[in-house]
Amino acid sequence: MQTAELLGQFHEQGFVVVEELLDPGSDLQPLVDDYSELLDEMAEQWYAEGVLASTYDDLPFGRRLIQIVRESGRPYSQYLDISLPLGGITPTTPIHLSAAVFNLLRNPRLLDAVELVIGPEIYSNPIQHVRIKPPERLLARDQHEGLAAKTGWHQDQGVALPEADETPILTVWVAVTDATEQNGCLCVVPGSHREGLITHCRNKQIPDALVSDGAVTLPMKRGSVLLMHRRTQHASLPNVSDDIRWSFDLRYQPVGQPTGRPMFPGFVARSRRNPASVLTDHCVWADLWHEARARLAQGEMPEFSRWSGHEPVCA
Ligand SMILES: O=C(O)CCC(=O)C(=O)O
Ligand SMILES: [Fe+2]
Repeated sequence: MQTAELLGQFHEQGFVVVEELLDPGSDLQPLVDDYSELLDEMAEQWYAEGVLASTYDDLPFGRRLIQIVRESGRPYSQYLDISLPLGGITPTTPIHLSAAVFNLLRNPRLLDAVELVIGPEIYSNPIQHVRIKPPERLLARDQHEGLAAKTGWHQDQGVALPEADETPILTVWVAVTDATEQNGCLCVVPGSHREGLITHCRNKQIPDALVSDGAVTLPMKRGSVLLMHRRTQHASLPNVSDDIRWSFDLRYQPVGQPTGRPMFPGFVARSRRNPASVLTDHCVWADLWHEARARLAQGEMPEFSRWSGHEPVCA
């Protein structure tokens, strides 16, 4: 797609898919290898704790994750995630801060696409997740945590503090596996970014009656990347397939503006004006998160919902 067409679609529709932007071999395989090692560690630990009958190291990644999630019945998403939760943080809350993840955040192809929308002074916003979702029917009740199951209708601006309302935070959703209607691809409402911020209820969701008309599903190929406006209404379908559905959702914004999560660390990912400010050291990045975790384990988290949940539409 030409730049003008891409930008035209982003501004008109509130989103654009850059088809096969990332290379499955050089960009995605390092993440698969990295997460395979992490799964190894989890399997060995949970096996040692007697939660699993085997470490299942002969299974391919997806099958192995499904087996481990299903047999353990344990919440697992936070072991894989690349950000901290919004509450209940302890000094040992798991967070996955590998070099492969840091390289994804700094991927030049990804940043080239981001630059088209927000310009060359690019800050990696700390609202970021990995979602590796097993078939939803296999999840135990405790495992229906936000990142493991389908996502309800929302706008990403609604999960950031109001201080970032004017920051043009760009959501960047990366398909690591193909995302299909069966395995839980995204749904978006084209043009909904023009309608302002809608009331979200206590479950961080826009009530069905307030979701704008015209939703479409957004199947995406492995390596394709969605760029989405912070007010575009979106959700995801449940995974009703037999395999995993894997994505990263990252966010970027211009340098020097509020991120909406001031207690979490971001970093300068690209800067023409001040190249020396760019963070290139993976260990420094991991340390920033470890410091934030230690601090947050002692203190209070700000309230993240700007809605009380008692709005009439939430009844
Ligand atoms: O992948 C999903 O299920 C939801 C992703 C999402 O809400 C986002 O990327 O902002
Ligand atoms: Fe979202």
